[in-house]
Amino acid sequence: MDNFLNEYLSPGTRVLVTGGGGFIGGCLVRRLLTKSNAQVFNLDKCGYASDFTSIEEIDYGHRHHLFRVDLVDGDSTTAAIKKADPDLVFHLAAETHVDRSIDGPNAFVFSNVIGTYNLLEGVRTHWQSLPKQRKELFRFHHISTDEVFGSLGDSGSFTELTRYAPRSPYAATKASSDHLVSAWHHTFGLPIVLTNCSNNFGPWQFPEKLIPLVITKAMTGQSIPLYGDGSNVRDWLFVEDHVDALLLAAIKGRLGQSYCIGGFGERSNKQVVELLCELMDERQPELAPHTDLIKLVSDRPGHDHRYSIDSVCIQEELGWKPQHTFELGLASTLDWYLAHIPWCEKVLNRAGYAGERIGA
Ligand code: TDX
Repeated sequence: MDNFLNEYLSPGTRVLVTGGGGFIGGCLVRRLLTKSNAQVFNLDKCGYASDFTSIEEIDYGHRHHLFRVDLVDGDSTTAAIKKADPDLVFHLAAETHVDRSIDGPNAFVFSNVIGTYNLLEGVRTHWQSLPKQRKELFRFHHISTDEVFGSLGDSGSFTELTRYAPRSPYAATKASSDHLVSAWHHTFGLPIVLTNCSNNFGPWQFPEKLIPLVITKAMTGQSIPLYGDGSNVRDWLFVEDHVDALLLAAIKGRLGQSYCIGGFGERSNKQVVELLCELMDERQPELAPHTDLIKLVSDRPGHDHRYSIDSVCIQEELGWKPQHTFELGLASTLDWYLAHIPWCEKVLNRAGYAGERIGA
């Protein structure tokens, strides 16, 4: 991957990442800064889940340019695109937490739908004004989720051909953004690639999603909320493997194509939580068994039963496969959180979130 990046991103290539203060965006920014000589323009609204500690920690030789911009503001977005003058755009900025979209769908419609529209319009104007050679190489990569496909029963997997059937406000706004991106390709010829990933996990994830939330609860001996009966299944993808896939798809993917990226890590929530408890027992035996902390709580409204991704297309076409097993990725993620308790406290305090139940 490292040689690959240097081969395709010549020094000075201008890469615009929206949402580079987020969990997946941050991982992508770090990779671009450490494994290529690209100039990285990070457009982030610096919302509750944005944090730049991981980027500030690395020596990036002044190639990281942070623009505090909310994509909902069309004029600021256009101005930032002009300044960044990008050759490649990764669009990750979004509101992403399903539970928050139940309590407050408004922010999701604005950020994910209007924000994507403003970005597309700004990028289209920029792309059309580029000189021939840069215009031919230009790409816009939209990062989306498997939730746009809805909920699976106990068998089958999502593929690039699966019909859209979003069921949460969050998923509906991401589906809308996918459709906008696809329309800008078909109507205006904007050179796009789109990816739909499964649930990511790894270091630096804001502790509101299942895995970091359970870890922070278990570390402090608080009860661990398991929605419904814990039988819902997710397909877990280690964030660094996801970033490998994003870079391959952006650089080598076919224009107009979407690629599904899954982790080969299907587990029920109960299995995930119990495994985390086992790992905690080894690291914090005085509080064992941590499974005593698990508490079944009322289910999420409209809770999707199962997500599963068939990654054959990206594997066969682009040669991607995940490098981390779920178990090893989970253990290293847990150890990372145990070593970064002050960071967890800092981001939770700043966001005014103490791990309470939302979206019930
Ligand atoms: O406290 C909890 N207890 C619990 O049982 C939380 C926060 C979650 N859950 C369950 C709900 C889900 O079945 O765990 C599962 C995972 O929940 P989340 O981490 O909230 O993720 P999910 O709802 O699956 O959505 C995720 O997948 C696709 C991400 O939040 C999205 O951003 C991504 O696009």
